[in-house]
Amino acid sequence: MSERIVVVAAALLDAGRLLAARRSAPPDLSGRWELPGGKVEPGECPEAALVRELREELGVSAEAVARVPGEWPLREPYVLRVWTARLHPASAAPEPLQDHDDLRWLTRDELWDVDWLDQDVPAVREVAGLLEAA
Ligand code: 523
Repeated sequence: MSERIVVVAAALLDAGRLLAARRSAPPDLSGRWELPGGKVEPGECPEAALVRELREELGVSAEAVARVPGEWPLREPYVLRVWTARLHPASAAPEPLQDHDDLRWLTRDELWDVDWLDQDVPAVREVAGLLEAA
């Protein structure tokens, strides 16, 4: 059996809202919403991978804050781990530069308005309590 490869994803929080990103690829995932992120590269620590993926995919400067408890299996050999994250004060606003075609900042009331990837749902549930109600 091959080693697991960690996919990191960010629950990016700003002003009590959570960033959701709509995937534009591959075809079986496109149109579904996710916590943005990607694969950890060999020798890279997960928090650094998170910062890199957020810069590449969204053009933001951000940092990991805390691990969301849990680990969720993806298609072999991948496993999903999630961190809360925040934007640096001087960061640009996120833009869908790569892998996404839409972004939304969701309040707690709006959290389930988007069609999250099934595997992201438990992590989204975990961070719901950190969001503003409106
Ligand atoms: N997921 C997933 N949820 C989630 C992410 C960031 C990724 O289920 N929040 C899945 C989707 C893919 C796999 O994890 O099957 C890898 O994510 P991907 O494609 O975003 O990783 P990248 O950006 O590192 O991929 P490359 O295009 O290969 O660089």
